[in-house]
Amino acid sequence: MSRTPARLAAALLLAAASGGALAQAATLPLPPDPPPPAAAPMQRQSGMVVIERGNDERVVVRSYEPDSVVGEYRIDFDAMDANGDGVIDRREAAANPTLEAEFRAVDENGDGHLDRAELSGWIR
Ligand SMILES: [Ca+2]
Ligand SMILES: [Ca+2]
Repeated sequence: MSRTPARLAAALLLAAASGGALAQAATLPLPPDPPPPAAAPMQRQSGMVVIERGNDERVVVRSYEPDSVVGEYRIDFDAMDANGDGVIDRREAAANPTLEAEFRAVDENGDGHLDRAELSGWIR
């Protein structure tokens, strides 16, 4: 008589264990979808602006439609703003060779800093 409760407990444990295993099997996540095939690298120029600044200085700004690959034309503003003052100065822009090369063209108000508005087309 004293063994019966122990057997019952063991049976309950087994049931709980198998029930748990079933529940686990039922909630296994589906295998992830295979990644889509990589798109062919393609970048279409969508615009070009030539700015005459006098002194025989000419700035050509080209814009490209972004493709699926994150290239140099996309920046992370917060990552570039190393000192966190809300603008990108020349030293910070130097981290991105393309941005550095076009710094003066992007700096629309010519104050030597790139703010979010000036970089709006660049920020990803
Ligand atoms: Ca800064
Ligand atoms: Ca500026």
